[in-house]
Amino acid sequence: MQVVHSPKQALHEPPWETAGGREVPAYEVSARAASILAALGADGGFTVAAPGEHGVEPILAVHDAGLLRYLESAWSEWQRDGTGAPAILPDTILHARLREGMGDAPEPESPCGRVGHWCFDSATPIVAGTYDASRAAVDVALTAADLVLAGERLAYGLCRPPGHHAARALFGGYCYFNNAAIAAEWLARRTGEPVAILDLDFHHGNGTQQIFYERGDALYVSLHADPRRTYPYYAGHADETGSGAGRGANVNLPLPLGTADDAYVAALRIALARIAEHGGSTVIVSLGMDTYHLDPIGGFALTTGTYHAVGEAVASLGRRMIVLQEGGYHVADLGANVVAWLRGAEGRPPSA
Ligand code: Q9C
Ligand code: ZN
Repeated sequence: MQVVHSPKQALHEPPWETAGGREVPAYEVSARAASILAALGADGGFTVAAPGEHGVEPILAVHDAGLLRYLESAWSEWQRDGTGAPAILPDTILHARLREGMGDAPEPESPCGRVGHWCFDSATPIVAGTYDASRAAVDVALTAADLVLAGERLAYGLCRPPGHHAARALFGGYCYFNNAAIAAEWLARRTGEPVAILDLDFHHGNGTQQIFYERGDALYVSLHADPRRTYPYYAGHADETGSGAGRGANVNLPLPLGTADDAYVAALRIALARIAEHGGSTVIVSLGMDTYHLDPIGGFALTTGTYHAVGEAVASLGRRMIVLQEGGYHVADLGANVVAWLRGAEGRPPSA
């Protein structure tokens, strides 16, 4: 199987984040990609290649130009005019209700003001290499899409930083650009076909949902922890089904904390049935391994064997697959879990 990854992605190495009101070591670190690359290498059935550069146009097909401009300039501006902190996090966030009834405010000019205009949480620091790494992750996703457009049945993009929490004009949730949404739009424009996105990360992909919410040609289907108790809290409910031309093309299957293998696979069957009803030849999988029973921030109880079964079940749709990495923070077992999933998707048996 063809795998795409760039060493530039390791340039994003945040020192910490905040979680539950505490400063904690960052979970979304380059050791995650190293774990996956080591397991792919040990398996021997994967060929890793660097991505091709795709420029900013596919990003601007999905994201607000102001978000791209902000991420491109944030670090140098912070060096000139920031607080001297080793990473950028907002202390004031543009909340819709602050401007209730008053229309929009202009983007601020100071670094501390700007970050809160484009960021929605305190878990997603910007450091020196964040922009280059995020651009590389987009190129990884697009190169994986190109492989499938060129005839591969299946390609894996080892994206990092991940993407599914990034909305049209907002970053957060460890995500800066929405790799899966950018790849989906790229594919839809090139093929003229509908496209389906299956999001298997533990967290709901609020960004992907938002980007395609009014689109009927892009189906978004997600299995995730119920947002009433879990991040991102403000999206992912079952009654969010799309609007306008997108009515019915957004499918949320929230699951209770503690969800284990059998209940997960049962929900997956429902997700796959919805995708089978939708047209198009390709499924983009947002693959998060934070559903793992040992994940430090997840709350499901999946085991490695189930990842193999899930890969196999998704492949049984008979569609081409662009598999893109999202979350998964149990670094030691992350690689084995990804390999299990991909072997299942390829129709190979689990490793011994
Ligand atoms: N106490 C992805 O998996 N913090 N993003 C949650 C929980 C943010 C997860 C805090 C989690 C973001 C791609
Ligand atoms: Zn996640």
